[in-house]
Amino acid sequence: MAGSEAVPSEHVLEWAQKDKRRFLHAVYRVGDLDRTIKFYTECLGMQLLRKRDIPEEKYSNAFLGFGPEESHFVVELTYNYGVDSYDIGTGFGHFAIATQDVYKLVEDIRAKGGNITREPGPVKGGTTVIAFVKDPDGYVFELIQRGPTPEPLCQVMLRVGDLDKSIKFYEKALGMKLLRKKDNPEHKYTIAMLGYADEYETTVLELTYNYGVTEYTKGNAYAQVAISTDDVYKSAEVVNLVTQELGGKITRQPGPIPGINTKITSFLDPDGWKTVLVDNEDFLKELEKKE
Ligand SMILES: N[C@@H](CCC(=O)N[C@@H](CS)C(=O)NCC(=O)O)C(=O)O
Repeated sequence: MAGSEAVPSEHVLEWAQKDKRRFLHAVYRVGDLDRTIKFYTECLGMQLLRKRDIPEEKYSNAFLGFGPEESHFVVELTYNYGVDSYDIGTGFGHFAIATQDVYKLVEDIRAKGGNITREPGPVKGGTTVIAFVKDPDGYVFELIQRGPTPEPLCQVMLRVGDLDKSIKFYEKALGMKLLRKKDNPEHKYTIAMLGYADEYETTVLELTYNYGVTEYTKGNAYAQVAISTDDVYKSAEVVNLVTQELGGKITRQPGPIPGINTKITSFLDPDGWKTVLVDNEDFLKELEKKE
């Protein structure tokens, strides 16, 4: 952008801290929309918020979550016509759902035929009660026992090869706060929780580093997380600066999406995980149009 060379980098970086950011949705591909909708609504307790079909591009979307998209993090499922399975890879970890009684939820899911891959009980090396369930495509959902929360869809867990570098990237490029970091030497991993507010009130990104593991496969199933911004152009300037220091790259320059006009920019972090920044006002306009 003209004149941007003259702006000292610390001023450019400040924008990410001042901006109005929120986790909007996680985007991923599924092999059968109705099968996933049935599982998420009947077993996981989500609501179907909206659906859209884009026949020209041969795909459909369904949005599900625990509350309206205006205020909640949701999942955006993509069904590509004719594609009935995907490779999830080894890098994607899980989505998490907070519930007041993991034992009860697991019992209900099992009664409906769901695939429980880890029985409820205290997390290894800790006290929080967790369980794991696999959805029909093989995506893992961690069920976490905690008190009432405004945002039950509370984590996206991704594995990374250099935790400190990733923490710096999400702090600087995305303006997230490091909310918690916990090393678990007995089980040879470290986790970091990053986000924009308290991890018990909003969705956070959980990054996991397994000792000695620097590379994972990404498959073709999980796509990205979308986060809101008041200015995609300023945000892309920040990301651009940070990628020069820490790696990653902008994959879509800031600007309106043809046809929809919502302004976005997208980029990869140092491990290749994708984030899309979406203009706040444009996003709300899109939601108004949906009915
Ligand atoms: N090797 C694990 C490290 C992360 C990890 O173990 N996380 C905890 C939750 S914070 C877990 O899954 N524990 C399994 C258990 O308690 O059974 C991975 O890559 O998923």
